[in-house]
Amino acid sequence: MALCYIGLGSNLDNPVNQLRQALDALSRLPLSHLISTSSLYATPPVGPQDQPDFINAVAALDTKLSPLALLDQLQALEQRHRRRRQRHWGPRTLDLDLLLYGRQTCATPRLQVPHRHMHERAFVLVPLHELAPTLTLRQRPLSDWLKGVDSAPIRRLSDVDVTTAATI
Ligand code: 5RZ
Ligand code: CA
Ligand code: CA
Repeated sequence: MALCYIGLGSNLDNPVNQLRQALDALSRLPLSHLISTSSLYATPPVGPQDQPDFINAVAALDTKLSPLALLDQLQALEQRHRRRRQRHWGPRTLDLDLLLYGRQTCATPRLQVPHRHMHERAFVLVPLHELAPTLTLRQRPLSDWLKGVDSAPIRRLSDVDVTTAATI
């Protein structure tokens, strides 16, 4: 078994629902057990700014799937959410990133774990820190990496916000 962290993001077609459905689907993956899920966060777009805000979250999953078998499952789930490849870094219904796979590293053309940019993105670090406050990345505690990013514009959705946002 490996304890994995998966980043979730959406900024199209009711992002809160997209993430809720994706978290539910993660809890049903074969050979896997969903351990915990972070709150949902509203985050301003990083990269191209002419797109809606994102909803981001992180999930912790215990799995017996290999890294590439897990990636296959995550990509199939993105397809079920009708993800379309339009412009690079453009808006999407569902993005699932395999951030960490236990303590394993993986460097193949299809998959790089740990995710190469996770330590520099507030929309990953904030929800990950909620789930795993004592985690270290690249030999430094998560709290160190958090100091290096601007997490001020990231808003945790309260349960009431989540209910409201689902009806927008
Ligand atoms: C980061 C692209 C820096 C270019 C990126 C998300 C540069 C996002 C997301 C939020 C993207 C990306 C890839 N913004 N932007 N949440 N994904 N808030 O991260 O999930 S595109 Br320079
Ligand atoms: Ca991503
Ligand atoms: Ca991705």
